Order: sequence, then structure tokens, then C-alpha cells
Amino acid sequence: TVSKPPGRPGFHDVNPQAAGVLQRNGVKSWTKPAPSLYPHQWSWDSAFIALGLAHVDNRRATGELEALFSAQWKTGKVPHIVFDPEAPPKSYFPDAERWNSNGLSEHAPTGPHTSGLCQPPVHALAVRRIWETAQDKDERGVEAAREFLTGNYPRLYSWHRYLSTARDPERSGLVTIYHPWESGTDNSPRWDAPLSRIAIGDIPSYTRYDVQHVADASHRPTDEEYDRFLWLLEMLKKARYEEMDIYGSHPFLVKDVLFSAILVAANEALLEIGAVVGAPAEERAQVEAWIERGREGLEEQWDPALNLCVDRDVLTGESLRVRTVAGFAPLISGGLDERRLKDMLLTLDSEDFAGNPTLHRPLPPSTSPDEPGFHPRSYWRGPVWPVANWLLWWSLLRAGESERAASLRHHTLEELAESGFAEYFEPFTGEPLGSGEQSWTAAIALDMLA
Ligand code: 9WN
Repeated sequence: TVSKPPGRPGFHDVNPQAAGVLQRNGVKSWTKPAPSLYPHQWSWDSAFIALGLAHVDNRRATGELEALFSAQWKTGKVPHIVFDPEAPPKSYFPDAERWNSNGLSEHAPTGPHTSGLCQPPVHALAVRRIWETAQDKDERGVEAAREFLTGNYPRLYSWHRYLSTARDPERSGLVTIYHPWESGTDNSPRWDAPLSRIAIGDIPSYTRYDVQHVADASHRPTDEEYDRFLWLLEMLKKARYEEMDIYGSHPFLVKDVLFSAILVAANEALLEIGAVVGAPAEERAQVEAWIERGREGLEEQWDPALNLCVDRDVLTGESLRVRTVAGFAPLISGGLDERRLKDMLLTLDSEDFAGNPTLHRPLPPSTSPDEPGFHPRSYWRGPVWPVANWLLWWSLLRAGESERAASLRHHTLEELAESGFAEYFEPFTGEPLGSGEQSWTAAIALDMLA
């Protein structure tokens, strides 16, 4: 049993509370990431949300992904934001107008307005979970899930093909991102060096609404970071979101190891989905080749001194040697030999991460407290993110490390029981930060509790 402060929910109250968060954040057939900070649909949030909803309501889980994939670009790209035309005005910036995706690119969908970026491809993991949970249902439930898989396999395949080709013209096995927003770890010190090299020009004026939705603006990226984010957006627009042009002119091109590792794991899920739907043999062979290439690419980025995997700046060829949770990419991609698995566990248990004795709970901070860019309250610069805990928990289970997985699960759920479904937590005090009632925090709790 778990001790709980009076008036606070306990470990086992987490499940109905998590389901309530997802219900309250529901908009039509999809779910916003948070009540007011994020009023549109976000790509990898939706994948995690569908993964959690698969334990509660498979119809809603499939609706979530159908809504997202209906905004897929003709290139296969799944956009990082699908804008809700009915969201309150002036609630999130940059808005659909600033992106102007379908005004600039013939590849953008003509109906929904979207951003011009993408985010890590967790989607196939969610689709596989929908299939798994459907197995407990009656025949009609299983059939509905099979239909969903059949309808969405081609979308997933073209999404992964886009990432493995347009985003990896070098065939390195690693995905190139064009913007820190694509990494999903926006202001992580991983991006400090490449961002510092960018010379910013004139940015059309803008107002940030995000800082109005958090208790303290210091939880969010700084104005200097936002200027860089908005400048990169202008550069992408200048290239009319054309991949080749971006590759030839863009000032931020980085091989993201976390994104690439998630793609490997998602490709493994895609193979299983392909088996259910009877996908063509050539496609299955192609997915296997992507998996192999992805793992080789990650191995190239192994940094023996840090005992972690690191990103690479495509423009300078330089490795970005920063200790963050993204460094556990090989664990997430799976298929590790014994030696590399041992390396990963050693780093996870070290003072840089979950083994730091000054932590509130043994949960990995997003950035090692020893890094110069570490900040315990600032977003991806140090706070503990439940969604990152989920990635590690799931990967540890997959690697057969059940004890460590159980510890991550236990402490994550305790944190949520104690402080609610916050977006992220101060690592030394456990104080909830960012938005409250964050959907993916609730979703990963449902998956951990299942
Ligand atoms: C920009 C929605 C998203 C997450 C990202 C997280 C944050 C957006 C922002 O929120 O990014 O995409 O405005 O800060 O970094 O991972 O998908 O929850």
C-alpha cells in the first residue's frame, strides 16, 4: 500500500481521475493536450492519448488517430499541430495564419489547417495497443479494430517512409529535424549550440499567449528562445515547406536520436500491424531494413565518455554532447546487446539521472543536474516529465528489466497521486509545473495501470 496525504488521491484513485482528465479535455473526436495552454490537436500527444484511451474506450482511441491522420500531408508527414478553427481566438501562438501551410504548400491538406512541422512517431505504438486491447472484446470489437488497422496501415507506412527518406537523405538511419519543436523537447539544452549559431533577421511581430496559462513564465521557454523558434518558422515558410529547399538552406538541421529511436520502436510495431493486415512482403522487408539502419545510426552516435547517445548537427557534423533523457535513445530503439544495455542502466542509475540522492523521487530529470544548461523549473531543461518516464518504463519492460521498470512505474504513479496530472515536475521538490490536467500525463498513467 502507498501512504497518501489526507485529502489527496491514492495510487488506485489515479485511474478514474486520469480518465476524467481525458474526458474533460475531449473536443469532438479528439483531445487537446491541456485545458487552456494547448487548445489544438498535437501529434505525439494524440498518440499517447490514444494509447491510454485504448484501455478505456477503443472508439475514442481510434477517433483520436483518425482525426490526426485526416490532416496528413501528401508527402506522408503527420503535422505537429492540427488547428481547431473553433478554439478561442488569441489562445495559442503561432496560429494557423502564421503557419499558412496550405497557402504555401501544395502538399498540405486542403481541409484542416496545420503547422508545417512534425513530431516523434509514437502513433504505431498506439495503433498496436488498440489491437492488443481489442483482443479482450467480443467479435465485433475485434473486427472493428482490424478494420481500423487495415485503414490506417497505409497512412503509418507512408508516414514512416517520409521520415526515412525526406528526413534522412543521407540514409544514416537518423531523422533530421528542422526545429526544436519537432523534437518535442523544445528548449532542451540539446539545442543550445545549434540555436546559438543562427543569425536572426527581422521577425514579423508576435504576442506570446502561452505564458498567460502557467503560474510563472519561467516554466516556459524564454523570449530569446521564442525569437529563434519564430525565426526558424519564417525560414521554413521562405522554403515553402519544400523538403529539398529546406535541406539546402535551413539554418537548423539536426539528427535527433530520441526521434530516431522512437521511429525504430514504431517500425517494430508497424511490422506487427503489417502482419495483422497482410501488408505486402516488400513493405515488410523495407520496414525491417529501416529498423536495422536506425539501430546502426544510433550506435554511430554513442558517446563512450558520457555513456549516452548524442544528437548530431548536420551543418557542422558536430556531436551535441549534452546529458539529457534523449541519451537513452538506444534503450528506446531496443535490440541492445548485453554490453550496451549495461551501459544504459549504469547511466540511468547514476547521479546524472534517477540515482541522484537529492531528487524528490528516483525519477530521471529531463536534463542531468550536472549540465550547465540545467534548470529545475524550466520545461525541458530539468523537470521530470511523466511522458519521458513512460518511454523509459516501456523500454525497460521490453528489455526484460522488470525491477527498474516497476520502480519507475511506482514512483511516477505516486507523483501523480500526490500532485495531480501536471505537465512536468520540479525534480527536487516534486512541485507540479506547467499546465495542470495535461492529457498525456493522464494517458500514460492509464497505460501504466493497465
Ligand atoms: C510546441 C503539447 C506540446 C508537446 C511538446 C511540448 C510542448 C509546444 C509548446 O507542448 O510544445 O509544440 O508550445 O511548448 O514541448 O512536447 O507536444 O503538449
